[in-house]
Amino acid sequence: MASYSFIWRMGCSLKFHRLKLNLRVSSRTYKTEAAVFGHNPLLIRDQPVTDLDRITKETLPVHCLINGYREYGHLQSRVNPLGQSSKLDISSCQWILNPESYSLNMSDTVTNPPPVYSHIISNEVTTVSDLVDKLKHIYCDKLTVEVAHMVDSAEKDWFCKQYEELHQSELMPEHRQQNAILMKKSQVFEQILASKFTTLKRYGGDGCESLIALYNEIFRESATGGVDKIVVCSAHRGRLNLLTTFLGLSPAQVFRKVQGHREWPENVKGCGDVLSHLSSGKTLEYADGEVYVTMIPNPSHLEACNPVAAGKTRAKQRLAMDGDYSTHPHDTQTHRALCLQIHGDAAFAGQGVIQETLALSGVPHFNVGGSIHVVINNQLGFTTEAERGRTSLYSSCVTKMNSVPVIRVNGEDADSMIKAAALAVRYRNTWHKDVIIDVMCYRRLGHNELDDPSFTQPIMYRVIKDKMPVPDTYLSQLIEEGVCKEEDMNGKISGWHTYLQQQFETSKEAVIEADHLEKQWSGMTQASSTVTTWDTGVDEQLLRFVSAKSVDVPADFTAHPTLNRSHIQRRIEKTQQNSPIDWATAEAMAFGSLLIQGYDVRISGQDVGRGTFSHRHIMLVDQETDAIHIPLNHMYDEQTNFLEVGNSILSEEAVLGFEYGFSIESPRCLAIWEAQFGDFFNGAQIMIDTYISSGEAKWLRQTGLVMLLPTGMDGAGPEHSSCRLERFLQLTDSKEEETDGDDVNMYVAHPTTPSQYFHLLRRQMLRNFRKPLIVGSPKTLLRLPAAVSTLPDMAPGTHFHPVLDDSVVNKSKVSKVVFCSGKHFYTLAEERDKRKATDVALVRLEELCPFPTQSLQHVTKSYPSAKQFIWSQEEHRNYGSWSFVRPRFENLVGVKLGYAGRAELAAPACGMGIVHKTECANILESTFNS
Ligand SMILES: Cc1ncc(C[n+]2csc(CCOP(=O)(O)OP(=O)(O)O)c2C)c(N)n1
Ligand SMILES: [Mg+2]
Repeated sequence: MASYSFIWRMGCSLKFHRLKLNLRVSSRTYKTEAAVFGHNPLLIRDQPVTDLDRITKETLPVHCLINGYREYGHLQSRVNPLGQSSKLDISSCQWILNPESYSLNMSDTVTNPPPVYSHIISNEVTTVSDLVDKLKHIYCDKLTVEVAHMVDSAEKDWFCKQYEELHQSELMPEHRQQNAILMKKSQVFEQILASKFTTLKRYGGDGCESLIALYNEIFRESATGGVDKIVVCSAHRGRLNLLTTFLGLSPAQVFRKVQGHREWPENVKGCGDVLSHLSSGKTLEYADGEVYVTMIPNPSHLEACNPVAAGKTRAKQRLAMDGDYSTHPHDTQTHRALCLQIHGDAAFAGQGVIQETLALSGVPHFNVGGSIHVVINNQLGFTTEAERGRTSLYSSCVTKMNSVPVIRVNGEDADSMIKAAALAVRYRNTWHKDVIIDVMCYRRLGHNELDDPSFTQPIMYRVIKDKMPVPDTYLSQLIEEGVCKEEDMNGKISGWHTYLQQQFETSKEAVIEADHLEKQWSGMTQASSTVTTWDTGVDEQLLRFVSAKSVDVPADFTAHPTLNRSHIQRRIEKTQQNSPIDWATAEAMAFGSLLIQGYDVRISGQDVGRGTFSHRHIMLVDQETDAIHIPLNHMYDEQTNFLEVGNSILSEEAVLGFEYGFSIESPRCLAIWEAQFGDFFNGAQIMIDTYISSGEAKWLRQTGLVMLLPTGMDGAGPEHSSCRLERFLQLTDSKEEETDGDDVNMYVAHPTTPSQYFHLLRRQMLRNFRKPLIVGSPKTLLRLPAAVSTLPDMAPGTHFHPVLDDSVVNKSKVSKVVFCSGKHFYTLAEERDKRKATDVALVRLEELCPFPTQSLQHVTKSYPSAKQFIWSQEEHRNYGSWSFVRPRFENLVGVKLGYAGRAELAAPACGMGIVHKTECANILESTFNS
């Protein structure tokens, strides 16, 4: 009975196959078919990609048996070189893999095999027993796949068929030979490092040496299949070997680094990073094509590099007008830049950024056409074995949410590794989705080479001790099979030995170069230690043009009536009447003018198209069709630079990492990430600490990324009030006892007017260096009538002012100077008017880092009668800019500041309205009456 119900279930799913085939639609579009910049709807495949609908009642049992192996065969595979994992309960699949469950006997002849399986049921398969043997060989040996979770049955069928054919194919002898020698060379390199530097933690690839063959075949297959660039990110394991074997990092450079020498010339500013974070890139040539492979630098924080690599890949696609940026609709299915992400098994299962990056992978404006993931599954994370390192059966189970295939391979079988690589690349290039290769291997030594792993895994290491290294066994196998000659191989290996020895001896004299200002970065420089001012003004006519165009919609576009009135018509009127300019208009003017000047703009974050506070509306939605219109991308016919609006998934870490990755590849794109509310940035703290604030110092990678962090104490409670500017200020390398220059690591601004914001954004692109910019951005100021600017504030010759002096007081009568920043200025100004406190001057610090010492010295001197200098802030005393400005005012400006603001608190703001109001009153009192 059970078997019948199973067949019935399969029969139902068969009908589902047919249904799906007829209804195939792309799942990666907006609600309309219309393309927007950075997103081309996927073409719907016009031909069926499965023949499963030809299965009949008679052939159904054989189909069920084959399908059983496709879906469950991996549970009985031999992919684990250390033997079966105790997590695996194979009894659950016995029934599914048993022919009798489908009323088939082992001795039965396979009559009328379904034609769709002709590549499996060929001449040598006559009985059910033959078929089971063959299926066991394909699905239960050292290479297998996991596909049961894939919801698109046509895609799953395509993948299985490819796998089955590839599994049975012969490998090219020259490829096997090349891989054997590459593995042997990498092994020799590890041995030399180990013998010359006995205390070095190199995180070697011992125990997963066949990865070298896997990488080689991913590169070869990519080059052959039309991929021309690969962006790699990798954790520590085997990384040095990947860099030296393929990516042009010379052994001499590694030896130099281990000995503690500089990795770039003395005139280049930076602190450098450790050996296991180095990176490099090189063009690799294969018989059928070439591919440029580059690895991004990474911090120690495991898996943080993944969204960064994906973002960089997407930027490469933009630069090449590839993938989603292609202007040829039929090209939409090529993504010639590929992202290769290399993971450790424990980190892959444990780090949340993996889930976020996977969730991002198919979303418009973040899609890179599929990444290839390699999990170096040595079944240990430091000293924690897989059984206790995760809940899921496999390390890769998190990827099931994306309905993409997993290839499982025994790392001791180099031939299977080669096939796994080919399959992954072909799937990615056909379906433009992620694919995972789970390499089951082991770690011959401890987490680092100085550790003793038998402290914690004694039994596992008894097994590992007796294992022969794969480069040795594979080479012997090829010699035995006559694929290569022992003398030739020995000659090559000893030649490599000699080369490495020479590299070691000459390493101290090796020429060192910094490569950070090459290609699209040429013309850029490292920022100087002085402060420069940049004319970021724009012709008023042009600004009027941009303003009008920023709300221009096609004749057949149906705008929402409220937006038509409050956004579109109002901006048109304002533009015509020279009315004051609000925050959103100034932003549109900055974006549009940059586009006209040859820069791209990309803004991403949650709901950025409309804006959290419904003020931006840079992306309009047709009320009849749901079509998206981005007016700034239609300013004029020959427009070549565009605004990309990436309404992101609800993630901070992966999205911010993605934008950072995009920005390090694109000095000519103003990349902006906006937090929904400022404090949500802390979900992405790893990206800020390890990339944004320190990437240039560690790796010479500049970024002009802008982080917009809505902030302001407006009674919204602990989590929607403060963007915690203090955190950013503490992360800067601003000096406490010397004047800052342009070369601070991050700019931190808290502007109060639309024109100041306009200049800040434009300055990011017009300067000849790039620095991250953190903006405490407004919430209530977006609509405050006082917070407006005029066109002359943005005209040619104008620029950003780090300090805005008081323009209304009679300076000689001022007895108290109050310094402040952000929206608090308007509260103070209103209060001063109320109190008629004409002897109080309000001076705004619009930019806190670099600290504007000279401007402040100048301003302070201009108040000859001032007796009191106060810092007034709305934040609590342990938040905001107070602890940053205080020592700088004292040491650099020569002013001892008094404090007016909230008292210390555990949370950034209180949650009780009545308390909030009292606090506000107290701040005003302490500012004006102290
Ligand atoms: C976010 C983070 N947490 C902890 C560590 C410390 N750490 C470094 S390597 C490692 C184990 C990683 O295991 P796995 O991902 O399986 O890689 P393997 O070392 O086995 O190749 C740990 C815990 C780290 N580098 N990053
Ligand atoms: Mg591991």
